[in-house]
Order: sequence, then structure tokens, then C-alpha cells
Amino acid sequence: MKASPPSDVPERVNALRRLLRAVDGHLPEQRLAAARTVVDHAGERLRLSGEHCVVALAGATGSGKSSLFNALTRLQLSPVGVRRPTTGVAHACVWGPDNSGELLDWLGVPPSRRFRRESALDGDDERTLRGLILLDLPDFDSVEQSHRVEVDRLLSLVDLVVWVLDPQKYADRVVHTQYLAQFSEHRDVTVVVLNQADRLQPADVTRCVDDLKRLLVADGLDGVPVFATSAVERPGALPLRELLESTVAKRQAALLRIGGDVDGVVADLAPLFEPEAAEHTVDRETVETLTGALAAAGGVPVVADAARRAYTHRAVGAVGWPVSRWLRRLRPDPLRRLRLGDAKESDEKEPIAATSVPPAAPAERAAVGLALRALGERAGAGLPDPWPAVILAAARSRADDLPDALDTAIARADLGMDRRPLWWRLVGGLQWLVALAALVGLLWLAVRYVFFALGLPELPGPHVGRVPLATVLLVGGLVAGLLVSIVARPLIRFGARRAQARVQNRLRTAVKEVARDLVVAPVREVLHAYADARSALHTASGR
Ligand SMILES: Nc1nc2c(ncn2[C@@H]2O[C@H](COP(=O)(O)OP(=O)(O)OP(=O)(O)O)[C@@H](O)[C@H]2O)c(=O)[nH]1
Ligand SMILES: [Mg+2]
Repeated sequence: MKASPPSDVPERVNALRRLLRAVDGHLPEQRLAAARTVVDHAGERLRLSGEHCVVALAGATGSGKSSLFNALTRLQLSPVGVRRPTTGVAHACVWGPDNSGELLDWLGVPPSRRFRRESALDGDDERTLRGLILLDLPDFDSVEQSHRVEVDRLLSLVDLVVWVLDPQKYADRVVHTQYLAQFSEHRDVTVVVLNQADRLQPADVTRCVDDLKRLLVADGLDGVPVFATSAVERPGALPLRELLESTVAKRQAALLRIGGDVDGVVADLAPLFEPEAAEHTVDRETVETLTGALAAAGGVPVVADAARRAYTHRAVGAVGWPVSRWLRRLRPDPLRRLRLGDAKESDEKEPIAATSVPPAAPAERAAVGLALRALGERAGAGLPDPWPAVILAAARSRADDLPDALDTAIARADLGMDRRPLWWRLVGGLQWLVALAALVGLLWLAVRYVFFALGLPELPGPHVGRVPLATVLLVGGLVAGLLVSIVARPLIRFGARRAQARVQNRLRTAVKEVARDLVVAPVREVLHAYADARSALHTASGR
């Protein structure tokens, strides 16, 4: 097994952070504590600078930052001038791979001021500085006035800040109170050099360095490395270069150590994410079973049966014999009795009054409980602990909201019961017609009877054969009305069964929606978290 290179460490730490975000709230906190510690330690500095080791040359104008920068890069990259200040914007030189764009953007180094040392060209000479980003900053005074916050951020990011002082100004009170003492909290990453040491006699160099050390103690910077350098002659920039080399090496070592920490955490967490979760999604069959249980508990069969009876009720009211129609109207509509079935504006925001569908019976509630458990167990089957329990809990997480959600879904559903079929109207019209014929026959017969009773001469009237037309109308009308009712009956039964089936289907769809929202969605969320965390763990492992 090949160990992953230090350059991968930032990405691996990020992956670990992703993993923690994904499982947040799902796994017990103490199980994640080690991973959190590793991620917290790595911090923003690692995210940005990654495998790079950032060293900044800072100091007052004219101290020789650019000269040292050029001496260290062995190239004339940053202009050195007599006019002060010379360096207006930061310059950067990168040793090794050029993937520092984001970092240099953040540091505000313009693209035209970014340089690279190609180790291929330099052979092994520059290998020891591979990963170093050396920054030549503008003089600190000008930076500080406008960008104190930026400077603080920068100093919290860099691996080392080299304060460049010169023999003339090293004891300047302003230099100490304005710069050095201000940044004493960064003493762990601070080095001070007395540059331009070639301008002093060797004995004076030692004296000045000692003096400087004493002043630094007063600045709160006791213990920071202090030594003399020169950009042009003895003692040269070599001491500084060696310090940079050891910083780069330490940086690599730090990355390797973080990499090792990540390895440990990955090995610790791996058993939690053994199998892939893709095959453990919620399958259709389980959802159907749950939908069935919810439909029963929500009263779908009751409503569908009421719809069947309501159809019959309304159809008889529309096509029956006028007298039975009238009697029908005195009886309540079965659907309305449940406060259902009226056409609704499908305004989702409008609260819908609860229905009068009876609440679920204990057996139905138990069936829902079983279906929830079955769904949860199936979705979590084969996953390592504690995921099955987490998924089961997710399946049950909204169980208390189910009764209200089902009732609202049923109340909101369009049952399609408002339509009056054309045949109702035709047959209804026919019923009126034959009833009218019977009525005309009856009235005619009544008039004839009155004439007869008063002894008046018999009214002439058409006959059908030997039977008077009035009798034919009365009897024929009544018989025809009866016949129409008899013929309509199976049609009504058929229509009622269809209405029942339709309502059943529509309500099942509405109930399935509830199952998806309140049961499947929370389970899927956990499964996604598992899958996300698993893929993040793979990245974090660096393989
Ligand atoms: N003798 C000697 N002169 C130096 C040394 N370092 C820098 N100088 C001179 O000091 C002057 C300022 O040097 P720079 O490197 O431009 O100084 P800087 O700190 O970059 O200044 P700013 O960019 O203005 O902040 C130049 O004339 C350099 O030639 C050194 O070690 N010895
Ligand atoms: Mg400069």
C-alpha cells in the first residue's frame, strides 16, 4: 500500500470535514470526537496553504527585504531601489509545483509578481526548498495603516515571518513599538535578522545582535531566533536559507503527521461505512406495503365505500322516478356526511378543515407501526451499526404527524365526484317525460270521472284499440317509469363501483405522497448522508 503524498493532506482533511458534516446528527458525537480534533487542528491555514510553506519577509522600508529575496531566489526578481519605498506590492517566488494560485490570490500577490523556481532546471540545488513560497512584502508601515487586519490574517497563515532590520534602524523605537511589539502573539512563527551586517565591523555585529535580542525581550518576543545577514557580502544569506530549509522540512513533517492522524481516524471510522448504500435504497414493494397500511389507517376504504354509496345516492336522485328522487333528497349524502367530496379550490396554503373520517382502529395503527419498522429495517439491512437503528429512527421520526397529514391529504384530494354524467341527464329527462304522460293520463281520467259522476255526457276521447288513451298514458307512464328505473339500476351499480375504485386509487396516490414525504424522505436523507460520508471517507483515505 502506497502512502499518500503530503500534498494530498489538505484535500484529505477537507474530505474528513465533509464526512463530519454529512453524518452530523446521525452518529453519536463521541464516535466522531477524534475526527473532529484532527480536522480542527488542521485549520484554515492548511486549507489554503496546503503543501506550501509560506515565508514572508517583512520590515521597514530600505532594510533590504527585496535584496534578501533576490539573494535567496538567486534571481533578480524584485527590484531593489534607492528611492523609498521601492516595493509597492508583494512579490512571491514559489519553489516546486505551481498549484499555489488560490493562496497567492488570497495573499493579494498580483499574477505579474508571481515567480517560480523550477527544480528541474536547478537540479537538486533547490530541492531542499521545494514547497516554499517566499513573499517579499511592501514595507510594513504602509501596509499596516490600511491593512492591519489583513496583516494579522497573513501572519496567522504563514509558517514563518522574517523581520528584516538594518543596523541604522534596528533600535528605532518606532520599529519596535509600531511593528514588532504589535505582532508578539505570532512569536512562534517569528525570526528576526539584522541585515546589512556587512556594513558593520564583526565585533559590532555581535554587539548589535545582542542589543537587538535585549530589545526583543521588551517587545514580548524573547526566544525568537535572531541572527545577522547580508544580501551582498559576509555573513550572506546562507544562515537564513538554512533556516528556511529546516522550516520547509518541518512543514513536510507536520503534513506527514497530520496525514498520519487522518490515516488513524480513517481506519477508526472505516467499519462504520463498510458496504455501499446504493443497493439499500427504499424499494417500491416496501413503499406499497406502507401505503396500504397508511391507507387503511387513514380511512381510505371508508371514504371509497362512502363514495360508492354517494354515487348511488346521487344517481338515484338524478335518474329515479320523480317521487323517489324527492324522497332521496331527504336523506343525507354519504360523502358529505364525512365532510368530503365537495369541489375544492386547490389552494395549498388554505387550511382544510378536518374530515369526519373515523380515526384508525388499534389494529390499523399497529399495522402502520409494523410497516414503518419493515421499511426502516429493509432500508438499513446490511449496513453496519449504528446505521440500521439510525435509519429505523428516521422511518419513525414523523410517525406522530402521520394521522393529521393523512387526514389533510384525504380532505385535499380531488375525488372526481362532482361530475354529473350525461346519461343521468338523459334518463332523468325521460323519467320526467313518462311521469308527465302518467300525470296527463291521470288528470284526464279524473276529469272523465267527474263528468261521469255529475251525469254529464261522456267526453269523447281517442282510444288505443278499445282502451282509452288516458288509461294508456297513465298505465304506460307508470310502467315505463318503473322499467326505466329497473334498467338504470345495474348501470348505477356499475357506475358506483367505478366511482369507488377511482376514489380508492386517487386517495392511494395521495397517501403514497404522504408516505414519501414523512417516511421515505427522512430515510433517504440518512441513506444519502451515509453515501456522502462513505465517499468522503474514501477521499480521506487518500487511495
Ligand atoms: N551593503 C548592503 N546593502 C544592502 C543590503 N541589503 C540591501 N541593501 C541596500 O539597501 C537598499 C534598500 O534595499 P531594498 O532591498 O530595496 O530594501 P527593501 O526593504 O526592499 O525596501 P522597500 O522595498 O522600500 O520596502 C538598496 O540600496 C540595497 O542595495 C545588504 O545586505 N548590504
Ligand atoms: Mg523592497
